[in-house]
Amino acid sequence: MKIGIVCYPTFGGSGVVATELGKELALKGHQVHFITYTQPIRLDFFNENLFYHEVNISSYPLFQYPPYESALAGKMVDVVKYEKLDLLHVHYAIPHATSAFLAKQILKEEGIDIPVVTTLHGTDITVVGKDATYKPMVTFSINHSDGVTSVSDDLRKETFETFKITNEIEVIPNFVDLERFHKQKKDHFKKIICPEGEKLLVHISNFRKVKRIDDIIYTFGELKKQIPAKLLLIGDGPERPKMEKLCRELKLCDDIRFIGKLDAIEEVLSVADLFFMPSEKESFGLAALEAMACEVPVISTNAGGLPELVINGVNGFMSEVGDIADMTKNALFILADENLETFKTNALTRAKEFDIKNIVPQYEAYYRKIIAKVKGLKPELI
Ligand code: GMT
Repeated sequence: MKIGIVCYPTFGGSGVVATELGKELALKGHQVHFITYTQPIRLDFFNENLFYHEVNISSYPLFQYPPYESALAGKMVDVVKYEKLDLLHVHYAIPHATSAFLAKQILKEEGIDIPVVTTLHGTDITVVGKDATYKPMVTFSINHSDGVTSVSDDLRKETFETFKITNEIEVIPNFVDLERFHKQKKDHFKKIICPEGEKLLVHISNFRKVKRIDDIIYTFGELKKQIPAKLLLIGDGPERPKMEKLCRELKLCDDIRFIGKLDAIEEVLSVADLFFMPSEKESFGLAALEAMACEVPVISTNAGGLPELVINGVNGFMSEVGDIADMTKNALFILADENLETFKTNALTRAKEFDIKNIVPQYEAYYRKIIAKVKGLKPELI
């Protein structure tokens, strides 16, 4: 198949999922065309089936806000037409599903009916999509996609609860590439960060409010009273300055390091003992899955789709949002010498259920189903 993938190319779960999906599809022999405003960060290798088309946004003195949706739709029209795509797969509803609808209508005028699949990732539904400004457009775009998937059952449920949905939504969970994300035998980094054999705790995110990083810092402060430990906060975003200030106020700067954005996260995860994800909302929790693949158990909230990933008392623990005392108690339990190895083994066992090799065929089958629906054919003929 020839597939066009539209996503946010910067750091963020939806872009990571879209890029990893595209790479795997290309390895399986499909032709994949990324349509984004800059090169996706994980599009880091050459393959004869991978193509990248940059959306050019020309400016004009009249535009205080350059019309990105129109530029994107225009690029989609161009790529579908000249690369003869079979399907467009857009990740994150805003504004990608809307631009795809526009592109589809334009192409129809030229006799091309391009099937459009929209994947809902999380905040496009649970945070931004709910905003009255975007809600009508999100509802319309979901209902007018030829196919819609969501990354967890919980997100599917919340989509039906939040919007007037007349379309079907299929759940295809996120996945992890176990060839990249596995425990590596490199411990020089751990020796530098934890010279006295301290336990190493890690969090990775885009440092948005929804991630509740202050809860991690407070939990760490409590935990530190009981055992020697270090905390690495990886990523960057709007909350970082406030979190740095909080560390200073709590006098935890010697034990907490802000690393910033990092590509080789698997190297850090390989030496971590615990991963924190205390989010207020989290449709899936891809970063937690990547941690589990590197044998790192997870302390999370029971928000959104996290219960579909974390098994309480097996590969981690879940607490109510903001329950610092419970998270501290659970973290200490996991980190106890007699428990840690079992939790680590269980984390990997669980991660294997989300192996990219098992999940990508679900997307391929779904693409066939949607192309067949649009073209009026049987899926086995695609
Ligand atoms: O909030 C983020 O981390 C970024 C956001 C995105 O769309 O880029 O992530 C969402 O999509 C990820 C991939 O499907 C999910 O793993 C995250 O759980 C989800 N984030 C939230 O729901 C807050």
